[in-house]
Amino acid sequence: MMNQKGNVIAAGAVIGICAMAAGLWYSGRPRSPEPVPAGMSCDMGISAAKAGRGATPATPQTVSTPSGPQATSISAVQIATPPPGAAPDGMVWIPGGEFWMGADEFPDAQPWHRVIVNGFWMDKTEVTNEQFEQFVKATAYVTMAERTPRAEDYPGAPPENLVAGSVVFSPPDYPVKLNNHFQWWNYVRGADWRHPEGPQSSINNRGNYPVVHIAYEDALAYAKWAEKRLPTEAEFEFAQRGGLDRKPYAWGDEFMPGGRHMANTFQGHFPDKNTMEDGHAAAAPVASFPPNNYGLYDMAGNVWEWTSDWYRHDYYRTLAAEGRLVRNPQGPADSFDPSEPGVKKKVHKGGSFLCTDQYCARYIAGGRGKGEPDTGTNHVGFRLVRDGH
Ligand SMILES: [Ca+2]
Ligand SMILES: [Cu+2]
Repeated sequence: MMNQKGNVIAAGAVIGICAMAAGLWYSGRPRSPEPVPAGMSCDMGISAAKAGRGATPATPQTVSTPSGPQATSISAVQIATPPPGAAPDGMVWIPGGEFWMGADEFPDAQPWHRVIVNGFWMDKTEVTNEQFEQFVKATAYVTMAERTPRAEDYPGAPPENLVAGSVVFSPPDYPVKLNNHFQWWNYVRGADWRHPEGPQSSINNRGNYPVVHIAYEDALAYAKWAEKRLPTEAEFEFAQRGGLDRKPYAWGDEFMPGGRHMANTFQGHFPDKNTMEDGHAAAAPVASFPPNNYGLYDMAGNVWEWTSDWYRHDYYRTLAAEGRLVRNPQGPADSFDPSEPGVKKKVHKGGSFLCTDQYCARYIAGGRGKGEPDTGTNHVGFRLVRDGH
């Protein structure tokens, strides 16, 4: 059971490459003594890509499709399905269909490729503290962040590191180079979903905020109780785009249409000075910003959301090379992140309140995050889906 948190526990906090984009990537494994620059999965080339983006999205390279029924291009209109019944509480019907999946800005989100997803129900909002509390009351579930790490799971760990806790954004109050996120992420003893910033903090009056410090298995446990499941990455992105075709944002072409903030992101100077022009320095109550075309809130910004897919940086290239229309992709069979080989990660989607074009910009539709299943932070949460039959 080696994981990011485990690496911290076992070896003391040595944080990896792109904590902001992915949650937290610690590593206690031997690595070069030099600070590691932001890797390909982080912010490289975002500004250039943005500058090069025309008023209309570039036409993606069409994936060549062999003839045959499977390769037939079906319009989203034709395969979209109506809701199979009354909407479950707090969910909306996502009609399904065929769409372009990808993003210009990020190497791991290229190339654009055609994907079909079936219709499904989706939570309108991220799962809230109030909802999670109901689950915990009903099941007495204890999240990973609340469990004291067992020495046998972390051989060689100093005893003082074997404490329950989680990772909290704790920025310096002065500008720093963006090559070492040790500077803004700390493993905080006693941080968990009830104590988002550490033992002194609480979720009093934050019932409608997204629950955070949720590890992948915590999300699965909640899903089982709620009789729902995590979305696949493709389902999340289909839903995020709200029927729009290859737009950079879940709401369209402009980041701030009419000068209005459409998502909870980071303004100011990252990470030291958050001017919170959008009204929120950290997570915002769910549905504080307008919904997208499908009636979904916070599909960009606020908190990252778990999906069920394993993360591979080259998954889209593999799919595109197969040259067929991909139906209901479930992600690759294994995980690989070149910035941390050997560390298995799940895909996060949507970006968070820490996303800014100065650093990771993954509030952009189609952006991909990643994180180890055992690790939650105070900017990772989740929402769930349910099949339509
Ligand atoms: Ca904000
Ligand atoms: Cu980010």
